[in-house]
Parts: sequence; structure tokens; C-alpha cells
Amino acid sequence: MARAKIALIGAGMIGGTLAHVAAREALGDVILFDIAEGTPQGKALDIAEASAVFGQDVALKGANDYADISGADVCIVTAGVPRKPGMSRDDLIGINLKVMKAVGEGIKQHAPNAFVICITNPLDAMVWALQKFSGLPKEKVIGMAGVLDSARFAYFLAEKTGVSVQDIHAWTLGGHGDDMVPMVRHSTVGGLPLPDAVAAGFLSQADLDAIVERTRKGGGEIVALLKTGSAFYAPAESAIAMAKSYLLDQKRVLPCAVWLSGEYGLSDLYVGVPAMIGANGVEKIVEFTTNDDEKAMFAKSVASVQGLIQACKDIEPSL
Ligand code: TXD
Repeated sequence: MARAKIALIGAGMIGGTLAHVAAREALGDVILFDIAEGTPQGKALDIAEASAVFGQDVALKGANDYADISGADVCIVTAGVPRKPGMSRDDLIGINLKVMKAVGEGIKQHAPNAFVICITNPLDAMVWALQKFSGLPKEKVIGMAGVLDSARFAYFLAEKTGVSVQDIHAWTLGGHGDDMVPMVRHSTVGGLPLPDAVAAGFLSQADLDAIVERTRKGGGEIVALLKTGSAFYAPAESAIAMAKSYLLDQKRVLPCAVWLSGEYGLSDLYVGVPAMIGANGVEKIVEFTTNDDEKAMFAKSVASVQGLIQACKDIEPSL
């Protein structure tokens, strides 16, 4: 059987890391696409040469022409600009909306059967716009943010409690902004929901509160350290987990930005909720029970996403 074809739209820091991980895991042949000439070709060649060391038979190619993504099974979109210190994700909206238009049209023309994972910020608004510009089915266009935010939450919990990251299950819902909603009652350490883990002495309430806050600001913490861009290793790993669930029909339930039509009492927008990803794309949305506090936090986060979508409509009235 032919190998899967994975098109990476944007060959910057995340795009290059995605290409490396996808090739090492032999997830499929990789096309790295970018408007910058030479960058996708150089990265593709570098990783192709590395394949002789890590021993996987996958093809890698750099491209500046959308025709090269033809027939892609998966497209992962990182095209656009990242944050610089002092910028919020929302500051990127004007530039990245134009980029989504070009990318959406390219995918529509050359890879209309692909499963599309958007990573570009501000995430929830950009995936919404990308779905509109591409016209692809809503269950085949999703956004990556929740896997990353939840991974940060899980890592901080592992670091504090000393429990293996493998035995921590953390969930972060809502939009990919500083008002995202780390789900304390639904996240577990060694099977214990976090309030029980506090009662059992794994960590103090003050530690937990600090971790929730650090998770919300996790992206900014890395931007402040790197100074020249934003996180890329953990974002790439997160999108690979989502792509793998689709390509291998794993049916993993992962927090993803998905189109809601009535779930969580919301419609006509993309926001982060747990979704089952299989060979048909988004196959099921899992609705967590929420208490009043969680509902209020979720509503606040959703209001920010709605504000960003409105800003997109103001910039691009055709949306
Ligand atoms: O959780 C999440 N969703 C995120 C999102 C976590 C971290 C970073 N996140 C966002 O991903 C970040 O704010 C950016 O919007 C994207 C990509 O981040 P990356 O760090 O990879 O940015 P780079 O290194 O600047 O790469 C962007 C590439 C660069 O090579 C540009 O030349 C290219 O995008 N680019 C384009 N490619 C194709 N088509 C167009 N129009 C285009 N414009 C720029």
C-alpha cells in the first residue's frame, strides 16, 4: 500500500519539527510547503539525509507550489507569523487571516480530501477561518491547542508530584488564550481527580493553583525565554498525536478545537473540547459535566473566541 502523504503548510520552527518527527515515526511521505524559497527544500533535504541514520524509508520534499500538496492525506498548517515578547496571540490576527485565505484556497484546490490540522494563532479563530476558506467538511478541519495546553498542565503536575507523566491525565478546554480552562476535577494524578490528589497530599492547594495559572500562561513563558519566537517541540508533538489518531484510526479522545453544533450549548464556532479522532476525522465530541465555576470559566473563554471571530468578520466581510 502507498505510504500516507503528509503536507506541512509552513516550514518554520513547528513545520520543520513536524517533518522530523513524522519522518522518524515513518508516518508517511512528507511535503514541506512554504512561501519562503529554499527553506522547505533545505529542511526536507536535511531530514532526508538524516533518514539514512535513523533508518526510515520515507520521502521528503520541499515545495513553493501548492500543486505539490496534491492528494495529501493530512495537512498540518503552521503558516503565518508567531508571537514576539509582549505580543498576545490576538495581535497576529490581521496577518494570519490573510495567510489562512491563501492556505485554505490551496488546500481546497489540491487536497480536498485531507484531514486538516490548524496550528496557526490565534488558533480558534484561524481554524474557523481556514474551514470557511477551504470549504472542507467541518469534521475534517480541526485545531491543535488543547493537546499542547493539557501536556503543559500534565508536565507541571508530574514535576510537582513526582508521579510519572504517563500516569497523569490532564485536560484543558476552551479557547487557546490565557483564559483557557484547565479542568481540575477531570484531571487525574495516578487515577485521583486533582482535588482528591490534594487531599491525599500529592500536592498542596497552593501548588495546584500556581500550576493552573502557569498552564494558562505556558505559551508566554516560552516566548519570554526564547525571545525570537514561540514554542515548537511540544506543539509539533501534539499535532503529530492528532494526525496519528486519524491516520491509524486510533480513535483517541484528545482536546481539540472542533466545530460545535449544539454541544456544550454552543453552535457555529470552533473551541477546545474533548473529541474522538478516527479515520473519519472528528467522530464524536465528549461532553464533560461542568459545575457553575467551570461553566463560568468556559463561557468567558468562549466569549474571547467569539470576539476574535467577529474581528475576522470585520476584516474579511466575505466570511
Ligand atoms: O498551540 C498552538 N496552536 C500554537 C500555535 C503553539 C505554538 C505556536 N503557535 C503558532 O503557530 C504561532 O503563533 C504561529 O502562528 C504558528 C507557527 O509557529 P512557528 O514557530 O512555526 O512560526 P515560524 O517559524 O515563523 O514559521 C511560520 C512559517 C514561516 O516559515 C513563514 O515563511 C511561513 O510560515 N509562511 C507561509 N507559508 C505558506 N504560506 C504563507 N502565506 C505563509 N506566510 C508565512
